[in-house]
Amino acid sequence: ESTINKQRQQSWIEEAQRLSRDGDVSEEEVFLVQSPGEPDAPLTVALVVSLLDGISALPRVIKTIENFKGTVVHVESRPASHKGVAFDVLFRIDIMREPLLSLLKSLRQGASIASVKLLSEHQSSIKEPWFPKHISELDMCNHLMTKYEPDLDMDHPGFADQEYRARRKQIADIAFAYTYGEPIPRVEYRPEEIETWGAVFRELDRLVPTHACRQYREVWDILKRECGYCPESIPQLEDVSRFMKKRTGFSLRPAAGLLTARDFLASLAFRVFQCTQYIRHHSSPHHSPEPDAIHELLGHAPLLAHPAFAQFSQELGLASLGASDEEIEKFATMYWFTVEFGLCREQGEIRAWGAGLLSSFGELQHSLSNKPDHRDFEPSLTAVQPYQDQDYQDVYFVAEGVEDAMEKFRQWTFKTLSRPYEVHYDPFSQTIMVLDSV
Ligand code: NLE
Ligand code: FE
Repeated sequence: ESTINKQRQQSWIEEAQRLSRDGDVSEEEVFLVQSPGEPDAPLTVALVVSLLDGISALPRVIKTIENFKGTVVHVESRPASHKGVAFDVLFRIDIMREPLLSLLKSLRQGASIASVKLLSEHQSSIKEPWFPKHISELDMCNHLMTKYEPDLDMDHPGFADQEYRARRKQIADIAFAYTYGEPIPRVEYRPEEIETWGAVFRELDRLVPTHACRQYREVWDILKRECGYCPESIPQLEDVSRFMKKRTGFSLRPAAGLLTARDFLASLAFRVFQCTQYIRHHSSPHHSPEPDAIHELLGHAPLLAHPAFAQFSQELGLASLGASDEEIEKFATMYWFTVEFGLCREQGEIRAWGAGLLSSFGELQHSLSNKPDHRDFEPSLTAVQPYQDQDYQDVYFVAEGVEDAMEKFRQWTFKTLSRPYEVHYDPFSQTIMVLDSV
């Protein structure tokens, strides 16, 4: 139910944006969107109204609807966050279907409304999951999972700490305000945050030579030499993003917390990594149940700056586009046991390549000990392995190496994916092209 609502919501924004890009955008432009055509769906239509001067013109639009005996049943708004789009707020106004024809006529005659369009069929984009087609549309891929919000989760290390919660919110607000193309705002980290970072950094720096895979070790040294990685200061996302971009084309954008798997994986398709910016609670430096900037910078950044891992991450992202909810669940599990908690073999020894391990000095040691179960990476089993995300894992999958994992993943995806088309990423326009396979 909520997935359908979300998809619907994304569809109307997408549709409105597509249309508004195609034609001249007038002062107010109104689109009529048909509601889903199920037999017992309520007889409503949706108007998508774009207003140039904020919300002040909205009462006029509603008045027009009421004048012609339309019943407004639902209103919602979204900022139109795209540059080059000539309006700054979008409204979706659902009305009862009955007065449609007279209303259409009246709206078309209305002085303040330049054009009214009734879309013929809107159903296919409602049934098929929406996904971003251009990198800028990642502005709409920021739906949060609420389970780790310190305000809501009593087990969160920061639950009882008012000051920590306020600080986290302050930093998360950067992500809420962020839109595509902007530099990532810098955060002036506080001494206690830097202290937590430094403690984790020192422990990990000690473990890297014996616990991390070869590719991580290579980039780790470069990060220390060229990107200011050191225990005394927390690197800024914007600087790390630039570093990664130079090496693999990956860039970062700020995220306010743990995102839904669908949104998170979609960004990888564009070589964009959604990245938290706040620092874990100081009471738990050795392990955080949720992502934080320490996890992103020490765990993910080094591998996203390595060509083979960057490739693997993007392929996971591409596979997720337009996938069903069940498939998304499998891709998220796959991501969990590879990019987050993957192990690999290196000259007869087991090493870590998962970011969740390389940012947690507690779990990094646990994962290579003989306490957990080590199983061979096999996509069809890995993708359905149950896991919890509160504490250290008790099962890890060991791949022969990233290339081997990628090849196995490709074959499994080919067999598993149900979508009737292929997707291709064009790096020049940063666009996803959909290729019909029939
Ligand atoms: N457990 C990791 C850490 O402490 O850095 C974070 C994992 C996020 C999925
Ligand atoms: Fe992560």
